[in-house]
Amino acid sequence: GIDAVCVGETMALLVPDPPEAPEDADSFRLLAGGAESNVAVHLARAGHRVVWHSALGDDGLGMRIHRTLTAENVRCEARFHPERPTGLYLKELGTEGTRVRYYRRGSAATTLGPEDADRILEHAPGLVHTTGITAALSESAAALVTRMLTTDRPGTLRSFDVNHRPALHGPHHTEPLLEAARSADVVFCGLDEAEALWGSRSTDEVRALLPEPWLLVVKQGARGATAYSEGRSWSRGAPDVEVVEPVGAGDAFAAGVLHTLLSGAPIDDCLDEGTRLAGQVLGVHDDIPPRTRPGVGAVAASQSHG
Ligand code: KDG
Repeated sequence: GIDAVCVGETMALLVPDPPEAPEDADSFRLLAGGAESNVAVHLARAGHRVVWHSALGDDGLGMRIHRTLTAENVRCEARFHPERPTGLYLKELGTEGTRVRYYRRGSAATTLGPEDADRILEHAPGLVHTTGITAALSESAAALVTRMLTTDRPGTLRSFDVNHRPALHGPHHTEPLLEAARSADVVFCGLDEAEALWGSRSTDEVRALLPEPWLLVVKQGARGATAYSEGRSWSRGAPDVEVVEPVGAGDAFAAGVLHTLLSGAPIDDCLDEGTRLAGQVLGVHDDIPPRTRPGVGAVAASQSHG
């Protein structure tokens, strides 16, 4: 069986190498970046059987993403769209930190739609995971998110990361993102995101807004994270690391929590693992830590979890 299906757009990611402004860069590293596939890679490295479901352009960047994810043991279930391109995003590294620039309007992944839900749920996965980014790609992709999160399939946990992206989300997304979060079983939300979207000023206010999810994890940046489930709450401090760039850390955190949840461990362990994985990503410009030898991640994860 399949442990998890992650659903969303993955783009070709260009990172100036060495780290500098794009206008000064002579060379760039070409990676694959997408919130949901980042989670998929972390889960696969932890030894889970993972499907990534999406659409790619029938182009070189699409092939590259397919190859990169396949090399990470993620099973790619992506349509290659004959006319629409693979999305692209660029990290503009500057003295004031990293700025993310998207080249994705009208990309192949905007054609994701509610009919994709059938294929996704056919895997009878232990978990489906998507984010608010997918909900912002197009109307059809938003309908897919709704369908995935409102279809109650026994044995399948529905996971949703709000992933507020100011460059993608407008005021008309405020209500749909809240509804999506209310439909899910597991929700990840930054306190800053909840404040920007719904005006929440504390983790308790976020919980009051989202009482439905079985597990709600509110992330508070440098102040750590608080989890709520069945009337109880747990808190963790942030990882003690030198922050190079936060992009991708939320995905690592979600993956650490989900991976541990899938293995049946208590919430305390979920937060520990999420924090540990997020710490690894905070220290690099990549969305996910560079791959070491194949299988190394799986071995390390099985050792630390018995
Ligand atoms: O969480 C990291 C993502 O933001 C990054 O991988 C790119 O999917 C992406 C997006 O839409 O921002």
